[in-house]
Amino acid sequence: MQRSDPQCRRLVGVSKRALRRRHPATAVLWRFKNGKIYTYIGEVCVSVNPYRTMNIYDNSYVNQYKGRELFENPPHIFAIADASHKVMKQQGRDTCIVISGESGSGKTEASKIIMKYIAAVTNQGGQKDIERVKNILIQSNSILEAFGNAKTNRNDNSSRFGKYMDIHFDFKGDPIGGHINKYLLEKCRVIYQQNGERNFHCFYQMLSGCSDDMLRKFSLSRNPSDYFYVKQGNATKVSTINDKSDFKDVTHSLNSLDFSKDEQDSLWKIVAAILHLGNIEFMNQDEKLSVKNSKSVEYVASLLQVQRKELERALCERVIAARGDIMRKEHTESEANYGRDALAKAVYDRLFGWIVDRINSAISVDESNYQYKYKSSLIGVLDIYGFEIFDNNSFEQFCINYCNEKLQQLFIELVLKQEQEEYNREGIEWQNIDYFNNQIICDLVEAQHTGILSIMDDACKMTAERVTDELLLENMDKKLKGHKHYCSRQLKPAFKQLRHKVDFQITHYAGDVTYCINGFLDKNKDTLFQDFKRLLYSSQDLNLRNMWPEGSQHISETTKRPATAGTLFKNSMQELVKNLLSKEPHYVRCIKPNEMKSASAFDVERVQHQVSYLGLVENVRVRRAGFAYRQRYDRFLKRYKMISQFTWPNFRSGQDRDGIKIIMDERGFSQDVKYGKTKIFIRSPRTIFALESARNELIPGIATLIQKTWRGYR
Ligand code: AD9
Ligand code: MG
Repeated sequence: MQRSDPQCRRLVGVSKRALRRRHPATAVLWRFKNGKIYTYIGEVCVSVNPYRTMNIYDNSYVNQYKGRELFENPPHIFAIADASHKVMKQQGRDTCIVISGESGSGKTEASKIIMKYIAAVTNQGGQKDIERVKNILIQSNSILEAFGNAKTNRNDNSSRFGKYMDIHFDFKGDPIGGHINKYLLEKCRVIYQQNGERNFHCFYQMLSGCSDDMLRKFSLSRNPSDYFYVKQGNATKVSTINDKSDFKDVTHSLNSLDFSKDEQDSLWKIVAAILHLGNIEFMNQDEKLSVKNSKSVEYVASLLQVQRKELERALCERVIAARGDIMRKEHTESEANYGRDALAKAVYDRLFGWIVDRINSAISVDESNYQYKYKSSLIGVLDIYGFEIFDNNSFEQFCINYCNEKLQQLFIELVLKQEQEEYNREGIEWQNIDYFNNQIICDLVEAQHTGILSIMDDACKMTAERVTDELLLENMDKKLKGHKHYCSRQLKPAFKQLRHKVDFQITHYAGDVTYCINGFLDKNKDTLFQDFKRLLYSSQDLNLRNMWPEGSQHISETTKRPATAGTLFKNSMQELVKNLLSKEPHYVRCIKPNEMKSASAFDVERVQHQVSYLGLVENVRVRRAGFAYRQRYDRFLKRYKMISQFTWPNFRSGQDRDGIKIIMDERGFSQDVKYGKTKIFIRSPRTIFALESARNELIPGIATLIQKTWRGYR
C-alpha cells in the first residue's frame, strides 16, 4: 500500500497533515502498514502488536539475526535478544531485557519470542542437561499462564502477576538454569470478576478439559455457570481461547516438568475445592450462624482433605486469644462471607506460589558444579502486567499502575537521564533535552510518611473498628491536598446527603485513573483468620499442608503484625528496580495499535498517546541530537583494527584513541564522530554498517592467513 493511497488513510483514519508531521508515531505507523512491527530508537526496540500471526520468527530469521550486530539487519526483537546474549557471553556481564507497555500491547508474547530465540541459538552441541533446561524454560509458560493469566476487558490473555525470569548461562553461552520471581498475583479475581471478564484460565480449562472420571471424583459439573466464583463476568466462553486443548497443553507441561501424579492431583483438587467454596452461603437461624448448603462444605473438606466439622467451624466462627484467655467468637454473616472469600484467595495464592517454587526447583542451577558457580552470567527477562484503566479501578490497578510508574522511572533514569549525563561526563558538547520525570508520581505512592501507601498503612495499624475506607480517603485528602498528581473526586450535590466520597484520582504518566477506595483497607491488611491456617496445616494432603507451615503455630503464640500487602509490594518493586539497575538493560517498548484487537486498525491518536507517555518522543530527540552508537576505545579498536594497515596487524604507536582516529579519517567518517574521554561516539548507524561490512569483507582473508600460518608452524 502506498503512502498516498486514500484507502490506506481511510483504513487507519489518519489525516494527510498528521502523516507529514514528524512524530515517531508516524514512523511506527508506516512501518506497521508495511508489515514491519518493529522499529528502533537507538537501541530501544519499539514493537507494535500485530494481532495476527507473523511469519517472521522461523529458523531463517533466527539465522539472519544470530551473532550479528544490532544495526546490520532490519529492526527485530531477535536482534535485542541476540545483543543481550552477546554482551552476556562475550563480556561476562549480566544483562536484562525490560519489556513494557500497556495491557494488551504484546509484552508476554515478546517475552516468549525472546525465550524461543535464546533456545534456538544455544546448545548447538545438543547436550542433554541443557536441552532439559531449555525445555523447562519454554514449557513453564503454559503453566504460569494457566494459573496467572485471565481474560480481562483489555486483553484475552492478560497477565495478572508480574514475572521476572533470570536465565543463567555457562561460559559457552548455553542456559544451565534459571529462576522466576513473581510479583503480586491479582488474587481478588479468584472471588470476583467485572462484567466481561473471567477468573484465571485454569478453572475453565479444568472444567472443559478434564476427564469424566476426574470430574466425578471432584463432584463437579462441566458447566462453569454452576459456580459463583467463575461466572460473575458472564464471559465463561471466549472465542479466542480453547480451554479444552489448553488443559491438554498444561497437563503435558506439568508432566514435562516432572510434577508427580500426586502433585498434579493436589493441584487440581485445590482448584476444584475453590469452585465449591464459592458456592457456600450462610444463614442466620435462631441467632446462630450456619452454612446453608452443607453439600458444598462436604466437597471442599474432602478435596482439601480436612475434617468437615473443623472446616464448618472455621467458616462460622473464629478463636481469639485475649490476655491469656482463649475464646470462640461467632462470625456475623458478613464476616463469614469475608472469611470464605479470604480463604479462597489465600489458598489460590499459595498454590500459585508453590507452582512457581516447583518450577524453580526444577531449573535451579547446580551450585555444586564448580564450572557453573564461577563462570556463569545471566539474562533477566521482565514481563509485568501493563498499565491499565477499567471502569472500576481498585487496589489491584493501583498496585499495577504504580509498578508501571517504577518501570517508567527506570527507563527515564537509564535512557534519558544517564544518556545525557554520559555526554556531559565524557565532555561531549550537548544541549540538554527536557523530559517529564515521573519521580513525583512514584513519591506520591511510595514516599515514607507522606505517600499513599504509608497513609494506608497508618490507617491499617489503628485497631479501632471505626477506621473505614472513607476515613482513609479523608485522611489522604488532607495529607495530599494540593498535590499536582492527586485529587479526590467531589460527589455530585445530589449524592452528598447519601454517602461519602469514594473516589480519588491519580494523574499517572500514562493518563488519569480514578480509583474507588472501597476495599483498599481490607486488601492492604490482607487478613486470613488463624483458624484457616491451622485447618490447612491439618490437611492429610501433604502438598497442601506444606504450603501452610505457619498453621503449626498454637493460638496462644502471639504473632507480629505482618507487613501489609502494599508495603510488601513496594519493597518488591524497589528490590526489582535495584536488581535491574545492576545489569546492562535492553528495552522493548510495546504499543497497542487499537482497542478492538484488530489486525488492520491503527488508531493514530491512541498510538501517539502511548508514544508520548512512554517518553519515546524525548527518546528520539536525545537520539537524533545525539549518537546512535558509543563504545569504549579499547573495545572499539579491538573490533575494527583489522580494517586499517595503520592498526593491523600491529598497532604500537600511540593510544587506542589515536588509532581509531586514523581509521575513521581514512574511511571518511570524521564528520560523524566525536571523541569523549573514554569512548568514541558515532552519530549515524550507517557508519557502523560500513565499518561492519569492511570488517566482514576482510575476515575470510584473515582466516585463510591464520590457517596458512598455523599450518606453517606444524
Ligand atoms: V497484559 O499487560 O499482560 O494485559 P501484554 O502481555 O502486553 O498484556 P500480550 O502479550 O498478552 O499482551 O498480547 C495480547 C495479544 O496480542 C496476544 O494474546 C496475541 O493475540 C496478540 N499478540 C501480541 N504480540 C503478538 C505478536 N508478536 N504476534 C502475534 C501478538 N500476535
Ligand atoms: Mg502479559
